[in-house]
Amino acid sequence: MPFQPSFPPLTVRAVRATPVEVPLNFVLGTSREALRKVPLVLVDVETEEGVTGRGYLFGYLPAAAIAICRLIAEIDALTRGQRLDPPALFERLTRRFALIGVQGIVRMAVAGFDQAAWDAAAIAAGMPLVTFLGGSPRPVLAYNSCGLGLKNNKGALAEEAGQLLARGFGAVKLRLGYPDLAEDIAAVRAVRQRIGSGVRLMVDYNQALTVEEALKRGRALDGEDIYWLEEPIRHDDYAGAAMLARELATPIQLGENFSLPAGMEAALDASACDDVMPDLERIGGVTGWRRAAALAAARNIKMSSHLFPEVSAHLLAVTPTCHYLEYVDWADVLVEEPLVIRDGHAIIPNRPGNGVIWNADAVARHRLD
Ligand code: SMN
Ligand code: MG
Repeated sequence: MPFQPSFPPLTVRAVRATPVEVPLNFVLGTSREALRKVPLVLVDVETEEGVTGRGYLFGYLPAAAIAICRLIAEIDALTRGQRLDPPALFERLTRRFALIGVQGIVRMAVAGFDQAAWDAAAIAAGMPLVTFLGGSPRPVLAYNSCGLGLKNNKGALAEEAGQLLARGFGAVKLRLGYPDLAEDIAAVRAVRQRIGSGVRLMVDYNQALTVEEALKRGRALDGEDIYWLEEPIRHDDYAGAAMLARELATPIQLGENFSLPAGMEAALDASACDDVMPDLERIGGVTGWRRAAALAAARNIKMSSHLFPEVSAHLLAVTPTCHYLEYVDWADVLVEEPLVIRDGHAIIPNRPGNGVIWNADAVARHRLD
């Protein structure tokens, strides 16, 4: 029987969303586009009892971040005065948004509300989120996912890889999808030479390849000591991914595009990947994550996280098949106490809730609207 948290009696007073845009310390050049700054949506759930829960979303585009804020205004109207029971409110919002569909940015808005609602519940219970979810704070193994985007200068790539090993990181992720295989291999070898054989190297194509090309490049990468091969092809081609998972020795990693637990279940049913890495805002917030973790546990599939390391650390610590936290530093400029990394592990803060508290001055400086 999965752990059932008991929700302290709280009533939603207001749900607020603030769009911000923060510069990245490391440019993230993916095969799709280079990210130099990222639009985020900060979500606050205020309660009648005076407790405020917080969470945040990644809007990908400034226009999407603004649209998510508008959707959260709808969620505000729909949840005001309601008992703060996150799974019940998730159901309520899912029913209310059935005609448009809980997909895309609607799903992100719901996930942002859910994330902040769980934070409020854990704060009211006086426990770190992980404890509220039935676990206890413990260091969570992380890889450094900052930077290592596509770069023509392989020396600069190697230099950046070296910087990412600070704080004891024992794993980093390299973005691939150069025009040809030779350049992919050159990037891998430049990074490998700098980090040494003891550090794990994940690679991420961000859906750049055709199935045929992915098979060719994947076979070459099988000889390069790659820890996982992420999103080589269109994220929703589960049959293609299943073929790659069968043919390639390197584990296939999917998950940032799983939409709600049902999306992940379909991928697992299709044997589309060896490992999974759901994304908090696409899997359905904390409520969706817990269901996804149960699916992964039932099939003994290793589960990592995508972005949102502050909250994902709590969730991975209660995920039975916990694998790797994806570490990025994006929210550091916005919070009072950035997530601590020590010996390559995320340290879950020992304070009530998820530990995210906005720095009001920083938020004002980075506001998008
Ligand atoms: C990624 C995707 C979108 C934004 C940042 C990073 C990447 C990852 O696919 O897995 O980190
Ligand atoms: Mg990815």
